[in-house]
Amino acid sequence: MGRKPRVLVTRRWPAAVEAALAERFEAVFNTADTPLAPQDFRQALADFDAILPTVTDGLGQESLAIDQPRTRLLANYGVGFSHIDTASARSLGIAVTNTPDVLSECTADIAMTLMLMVARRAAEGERELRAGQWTGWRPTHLVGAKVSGKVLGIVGFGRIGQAMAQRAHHGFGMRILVQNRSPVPAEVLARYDAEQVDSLDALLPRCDFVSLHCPGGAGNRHLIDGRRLDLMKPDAFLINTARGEVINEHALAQALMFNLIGGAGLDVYDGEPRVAPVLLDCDNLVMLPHLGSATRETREAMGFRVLDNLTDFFDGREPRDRVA
Ligand code: 8YV
Repeated sequence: MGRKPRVLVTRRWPAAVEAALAERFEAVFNTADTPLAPQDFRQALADFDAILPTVTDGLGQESLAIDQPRTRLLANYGVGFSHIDTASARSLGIAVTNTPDVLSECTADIAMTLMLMVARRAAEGERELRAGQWTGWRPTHLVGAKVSGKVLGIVGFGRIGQAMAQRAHHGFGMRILVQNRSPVPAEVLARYDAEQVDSLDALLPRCDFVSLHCPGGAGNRHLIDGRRLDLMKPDAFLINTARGEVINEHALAQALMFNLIGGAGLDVYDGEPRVAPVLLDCDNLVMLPHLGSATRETREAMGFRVLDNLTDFFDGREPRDRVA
């Protein structure tokens, strides 16, 4: 590298990564710690060699509406990149990278957390206890559903889906059904004694739990809608650590309120951090504020993975995580 490339970091990052980044790049941090607006991005595209966005940055058509950008790379801090319009980026000659692998374990941990919390009514119990409303042990108090040994449907069998299967099958003795857009090799299914089911419609009625691990974006918008919620067993649970838009949240709220399904656990929301108010009224719903990758270890690993992609790109090597 000759002159240090000028990079815009849209949110504050773990200190160790910020320090390493500042050593190798002319890094500018958005210290306001609020998301940038489309006009900020258009300005940044003219001023920076690379932009390092997160899921909170809407890099859609409006933000990318600029001719001849200086920016050559959008190095996303996160594995999901449905907030970036990759077609526009491509037409502007801007490469896009993400951070796979390093967050699979922690995201699967949060999916397990949600599954256990909603099935065992842990959040309801905590709310009751903190409100001083716990009247003591009773055989029928906050009775939930057993998780061990049940059937788990995994929608999207990439790295995170497989980390989920590992935990659920080998830790909890669950039977794993898989739905994936392409055939999963037999030896991969065999690791979890899993069965690949032909279609989502065929998978849903067979599951006690359904966990979403597919990408977001237009192609999977409202993959789970009212019709598909109806296909689930009335006591089944739906878990989403993928992207909010994959579920029609209004249909989900209806299904929860009328007990058409047993409950749900969400870590992601359509249009987050805004949460559809209708969801807040559902007791059989556990909601977390997008914590999937939120461990010290993983957030650092994600940052260093971005740094690797940046370094490779500006040193003239192919970045390992190019997605567009
Ligand atoms: C990230 C995630 O923390 O990586 C992803 O796709 O959903 C999160 O766990 C977030 O996207 C930060 O950009």
